[in-house]
Amino acid sequence: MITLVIVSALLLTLAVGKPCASDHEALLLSFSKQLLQSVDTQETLPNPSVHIALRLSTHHNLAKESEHLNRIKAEFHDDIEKSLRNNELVVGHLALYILALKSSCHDLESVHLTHNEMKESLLIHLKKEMEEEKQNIAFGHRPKTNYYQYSLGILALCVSGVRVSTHVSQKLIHAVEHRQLKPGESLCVDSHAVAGMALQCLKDEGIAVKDNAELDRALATIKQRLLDSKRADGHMGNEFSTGLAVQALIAMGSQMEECGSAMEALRADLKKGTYHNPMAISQVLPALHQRTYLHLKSQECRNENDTLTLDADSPAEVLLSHRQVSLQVEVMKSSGASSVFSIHVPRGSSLFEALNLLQDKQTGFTFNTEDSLWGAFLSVVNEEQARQTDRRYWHISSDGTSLTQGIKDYKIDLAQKITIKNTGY
Ligand code: B12
Ligand SMILES: *[C@@H]1O[C@H](CO)[C@@H](O)[C@H](O)[C@H]1NC(C)=O
Repeated sequence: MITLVIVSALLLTLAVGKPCASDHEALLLSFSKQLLQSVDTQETLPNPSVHIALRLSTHHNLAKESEHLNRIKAEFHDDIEKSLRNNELVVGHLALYILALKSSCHDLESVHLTHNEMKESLLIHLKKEMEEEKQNIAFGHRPKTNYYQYSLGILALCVSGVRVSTHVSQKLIHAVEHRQLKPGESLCVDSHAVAGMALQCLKDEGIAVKDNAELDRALATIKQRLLDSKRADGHMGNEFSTGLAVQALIAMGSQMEECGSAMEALRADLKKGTYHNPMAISQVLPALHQRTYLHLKSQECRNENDTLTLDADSPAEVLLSHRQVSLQVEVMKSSGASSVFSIHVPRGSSLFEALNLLQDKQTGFTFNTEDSLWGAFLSVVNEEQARQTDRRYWHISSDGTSLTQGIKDYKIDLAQKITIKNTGY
């Protein structure tokens, strides 16, 4: 008993003062390489979140990073202007764009968006969209985008040293207190994590809020909810929210005892190869380096270790098995009407490949997707579109369990029934 007390006291002293420590250099290095590898593909839009993660890492490939930033300034920039022409809000993408520029110490004032024949600096435009979202919350009780993006917007302004209006920050604080940060069915760990970083930034920068005591309460609430989301295996929320949750806890000044097991869970995921999607890697890597988006405030871009190189190309050829698995696909439309389709697919196919095979069989199943930073988002099924503007989406589950990945990442390894249901949120 006494030895136990001594041992745990010893462990505690070792842990205290080390904010969520992580070592495993080699593991981290190969993870950084994997992310660097992803910027080489020209098929998808360059991803600002990936850029931020590379820039927050210890080892760099400065030539590839600067090339990537140039592509973001051209292609991603154009994509934002295209959305503006379609009268869409671009809060989340614009916030990540600003943070990406900031992560490379790029002069923000030199970049402008052209919209309605007007030229506006990125920060001014983001401020305007945040005002608009604030109105949407005031009159429609939620932002047109979502609180994840609203928080990213506050974070980007704050990290760039721009004063955030007290009305804008108050809406987020209020939403935290009234449990409104959830786009889906359950508490959203991801949104709480970004909200935590945004509000912590306001506090650190001494940016005026309506009520300081209320800000502190919201921060404490977020921290508690993140800690409460911890599963027995250490993850906070799921595999894909844990990175952001750890980042937020580090930003909020947590010590080892509070996120050590989550850090362990992330390392175990790394070894298991859980993360392939560049967006997923980009949300995990900073946490493993014990860095957070708040570090971008004081990013200096000097004396960086420019030794990160790609290994000679070893294309990870995935050989599909000849074994077939049987798959049922159930579609539940908004009217409640349901139809079931059956097909055999090669074991190890992605759900996307499986749905394509099903579509090719011409048994009445059709689908369409939209691109996002996470990849292909299923938007149309059997001619019915689940529109985000109507707050609807196609929810996907397997034998009753919600998928935690998108259709291109989810692999069919066993016979199962996939349910695609038009759902409101
Ligand atoms: C809000 C949100 C949603 C909303 C988005 C609509 C809205 N306007 O609010 C809704 C409820 C529709 C949604 C749905 C889903 N989501 Co979601 N979502 C988020 C969240 C919290 C924020 C996304 C965001 O606004 N990003 C803004 C950035 C700046 O831009 P963006 O990425 O291009 O934004 C768009 C995409 O993210 C897209 N989107 C949202 N979720 C998903 C999931 C996938 C797989 C894809 C391809 C796209 C996508 O919607 C955003 C707005 O248009 C993230 C959390 C996170 N860590 O990123 C989870 C997250 C991205 N979602 C996730 C999942 C699993 C899903 C679902 C697959 C759940 C399910 N079982 O059905 C579905 C998608 C199914 C489909 N039809 O393809 C996972 C993805 C993990 C992974 N490895 O792929 C995340 C990381 C949450 C988590 N920790 O599990 N989601
Ligand atoms: C850069 O990192 C590598 C690998 O960790 C290390 O061996 C090297 O000494 C570092 N170089 C500089 C200039 O710090």
